[in-house]
Amino acid sequence: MMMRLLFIIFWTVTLTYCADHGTFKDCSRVDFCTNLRGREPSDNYAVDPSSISGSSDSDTLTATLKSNNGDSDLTLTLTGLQQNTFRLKITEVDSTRYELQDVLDGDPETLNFDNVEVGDASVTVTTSSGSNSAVINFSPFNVEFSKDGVSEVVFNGDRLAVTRNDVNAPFSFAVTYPQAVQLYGVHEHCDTLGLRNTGPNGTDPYRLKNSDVSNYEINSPMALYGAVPVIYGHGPTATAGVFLHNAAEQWIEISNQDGGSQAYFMAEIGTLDIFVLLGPTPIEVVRQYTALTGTAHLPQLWTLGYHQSRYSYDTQEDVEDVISGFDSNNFQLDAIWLDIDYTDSYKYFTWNPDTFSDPVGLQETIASTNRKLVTIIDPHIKVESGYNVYDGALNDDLFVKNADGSVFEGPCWPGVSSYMDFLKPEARNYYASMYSYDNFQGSTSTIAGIWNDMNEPSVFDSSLEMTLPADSLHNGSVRHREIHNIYGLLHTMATHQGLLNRDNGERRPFVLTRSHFAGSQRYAAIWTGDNTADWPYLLASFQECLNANLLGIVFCGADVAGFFNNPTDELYQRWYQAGAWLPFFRAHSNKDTSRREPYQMSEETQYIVRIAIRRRYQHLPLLYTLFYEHTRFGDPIIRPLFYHYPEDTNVYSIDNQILVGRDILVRPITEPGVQTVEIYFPGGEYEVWVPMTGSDVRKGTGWATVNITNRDVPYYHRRGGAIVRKDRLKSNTADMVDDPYTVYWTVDRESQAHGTVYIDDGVSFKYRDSTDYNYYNVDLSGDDITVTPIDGDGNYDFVIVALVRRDIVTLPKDDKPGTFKETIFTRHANGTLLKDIKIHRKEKTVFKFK
Ligand code: MIG
Repeated sequence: MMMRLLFIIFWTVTLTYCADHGTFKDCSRVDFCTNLRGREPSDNYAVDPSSISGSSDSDTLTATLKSNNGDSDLTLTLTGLQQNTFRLKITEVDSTRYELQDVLDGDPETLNFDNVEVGDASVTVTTSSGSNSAVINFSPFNVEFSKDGVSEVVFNGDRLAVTRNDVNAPFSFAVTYPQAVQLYGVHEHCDTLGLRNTGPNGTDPYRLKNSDVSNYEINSPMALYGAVPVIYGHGPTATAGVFLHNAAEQWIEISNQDGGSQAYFMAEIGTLDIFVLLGPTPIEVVRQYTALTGTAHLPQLWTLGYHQSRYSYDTQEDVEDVISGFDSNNFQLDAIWLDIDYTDSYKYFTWNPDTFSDPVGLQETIASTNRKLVTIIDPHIKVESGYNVYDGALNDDLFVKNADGSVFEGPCWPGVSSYMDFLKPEARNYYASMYSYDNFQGSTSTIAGIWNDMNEPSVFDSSLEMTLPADSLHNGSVRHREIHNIYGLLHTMATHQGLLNRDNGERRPFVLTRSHFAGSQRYAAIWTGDNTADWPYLLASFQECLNANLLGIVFCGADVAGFFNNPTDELYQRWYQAGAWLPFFRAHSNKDTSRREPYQMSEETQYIVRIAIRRRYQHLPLLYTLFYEHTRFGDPIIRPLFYHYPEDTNVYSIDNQILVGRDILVRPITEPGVQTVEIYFPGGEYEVWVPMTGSDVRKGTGWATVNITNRDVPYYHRRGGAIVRKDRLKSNTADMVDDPYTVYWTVDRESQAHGTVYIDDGVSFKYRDSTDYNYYNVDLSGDDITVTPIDGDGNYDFVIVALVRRDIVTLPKDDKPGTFKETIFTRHANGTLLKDIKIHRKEKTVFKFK
């Protein structure tokens, strides 16, 4: 009872809409940050030339860094990797530092040096026939990484500090990107996409320490729930990246500068282990990063549909009502979500016997409408003997320990809780086994996904910054501070494994996680946590998900239309219209907000939101194809303009426009009461953008004022791209499976348009483990279409019902937009309906249409 009361108080306290700076520290209240931040550059180390070992037929060079100031000597290890990448490690000679596990997607593929040249003042190492080089200068010590003779990353020896003592061993280093005018990365913060300058007199450095921050603030370097310690440096000549493979708390100072932007990393503990990615384009640097940390596997098709959540749908009747509300009001829906209150006293893997007395019956009802159920499962375990999950974990020694070896107990939703020690493989296996139908009693295959929340992990103790004590212990002797930022990743590894096991590996698991780290994309989708129903947070959802997309975590969304507070009708409408374009599309809201399922809203709002959700479903074939391409290449689903237009310095700070794939440009409306917006059209004189929501054709020559309506957010097709859609109105993805496709395009200056389409069973791993899928090129010119298999030999037809050609009538000139004319074709030139044409799955098919 006392506990309950405390939580109510806690909850009330969080209702002040501003993050709690008393609880969450700034740099000045964190010793290692204060110390390292204040250190002046100085030449603390020099390479001992006689120590160098490494030769052209090996992939690794080592050297000793002699300390000039009495700190311990260090060992530098440089490794050549595939894909224009180097790895640089610097540790004490006799290092006992924790070496991070579980983050990389297997051991990186090494690459032998093709030359190692030791000179008087430096040693030069090259790979890939000399196109990549690393020059280690002895004194002053630094390492300069170049691609094709262009210096891209400099590891600055004068900012290298390793403050050794037995309990804490923080370190720092800086990297300069000589070609970069703008730095990007260090997810997760609620901030602009381009990192802002921090500095002793400016804002705090960006912090990475996964935290359950309630009421997080706009444009802030405060740490949020996830951590991806990667910085890309970008400029018109090159893009490069640095990934610090370390899961301890970090702070990163940013300085964007023409002629060399710099990032200064300060880490609490663990190993200085960086990967240097030499790009030299944004596309390549992202691929290099995902080659190290992996890609998301293809999501099941249903997960790309619309999700309805709330904290909480309190009874099973409520859940059933919501689904019928969607159906009787013609809103598409794929999944409904259960937040913590479905459990018995917050004991996960149980059901509240009063409010969810017949979970199997509920799931049968949901399944009968072709919908899925997603339930929340948090990592804290209620301390209660007789609760099987607790008893088993205690018995098998699977909980996080205090420094003195006793089991840690701390407050969370269920009251006193212990925390699964996911660093232990046995704990992950045990937890995974809880998802079996036998262990999760009352669950059926209709629970098609799992929501992992509170996995920073969150502990209701503000004196601990709401998480586990830094010196609590994992897997015997690993201190929490050494692995804090991967706790959520490890949690989702276990859940992902649990779903795989439960489904005999036959379905692609769907896990949504709040906490995440580099590599989390292999196990889970993310959302941006507890945002607020206010305009700046709508923009923030784009800034944050664009960033995540550049950092491999492509399956990203935000609570539509804001977790805290009640949105105005206008914000609600705009949020659905915009949110439909983010890779993950789920509405969610807090306990004390008014009910806001779309069918509860005004007629006008319903009308608009119906269009927005429908847009989403129309574009599912495109999204699914982009996800498939992500699995093959690592490419983002949504992209900032600089990703495809890297030389155009005007776009570097644009984060309120996205490209969906290569060919759709979307400008979410993130401001109230506007009739016009400024849109930047990229690509130059010959790039032409054809509107899908208006009539004005634009050239890629920069800013233009565009009229908007409340009916839609403006979006455009790039001339030369072909977009595949499914335009029939169905109530969910399952009902769309056999629907035929519609292709939209405008030909480019060579009278060509190109797209791709990927089709499979939407569920299994056959796409990965076999060739049971079909992946086609789709090419259009004048009045013919060519469909060419790229690979896969499945039996998935690309059945077309309509071809929608949009011809430019007048090109834009000066300030005057151009015009277009749309023609819809439904027949083969010989009169046959397009949808009756058999497109050969294994061979190229060409035909004329009319
Ligand atoms: O401290 O499970 O971000 O989406 O509804 C609140 C209840 C715990 C936080 C999540 C939010 C979820 C809520 N959870």
